[in-house]
Amino acid sequence: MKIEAVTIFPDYFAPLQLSLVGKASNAGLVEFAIHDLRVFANNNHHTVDDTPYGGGAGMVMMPEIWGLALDPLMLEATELIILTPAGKRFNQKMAADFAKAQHLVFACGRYEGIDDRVRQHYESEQYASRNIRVHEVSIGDYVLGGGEVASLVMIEAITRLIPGVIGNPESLSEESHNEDGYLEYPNFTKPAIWRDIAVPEILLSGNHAEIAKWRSSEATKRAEKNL
Ligand code: 6GU
Repeated sequence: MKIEAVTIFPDYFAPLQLSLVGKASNAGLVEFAIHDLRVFANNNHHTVDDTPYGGGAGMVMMPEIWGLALDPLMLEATELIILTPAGKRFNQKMAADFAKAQHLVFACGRYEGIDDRVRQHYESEQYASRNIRVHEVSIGDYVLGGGEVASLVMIEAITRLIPGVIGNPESLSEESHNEDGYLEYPNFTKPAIWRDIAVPEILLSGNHAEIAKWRSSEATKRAEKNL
């Protein structure tokens, strides 16, 4: 899988070299390419934004510059992901679907966002016919300064689902937010007593059926508490 991002802050993506995602990249399971949007700003001050038509607060990123940056990335079978707090909420199901793609391109908006014609243009038939799809995505109900951190969140959630990235695939099926929305049970390790708090007896019993029942009931309690 190839994952690219277009941003005015390429340095935000330095953490892609770390931990599980960094290892996946070193192992050739995923390839990253980060592109600086300002390279495509053909004006003296490398300005990428302008005031909104119709008035209002803030600045809007100009479509011409985005077009120049994105055109060379629009290969056959590409998922173009536009980060915006107004997008569809990212979840584990979306992560699993994106993990099956060949090519992801993250367009990181800043300011009040990207001129909407960029979305409209890449949603047109000339791209659809080449298996290029556009997704406007948000990672939650709060406002960030831009799409860079949201992209990192999505890239980590997606990359760990690429086959071969996680050694033991069982940890994927048992994990805390699987696609059915199941919430995980609490976990314990050594020592059996820590600061006067004992590990639940049942977990030391060796009775696997009873342990599974207990975990399921604890997971349900947690889910109800977090509603
Ligand atoms: Cl994708 N972008 C911005 N700017 N804020 C957000 C977001 C995205 N998702 C949640 N908040």
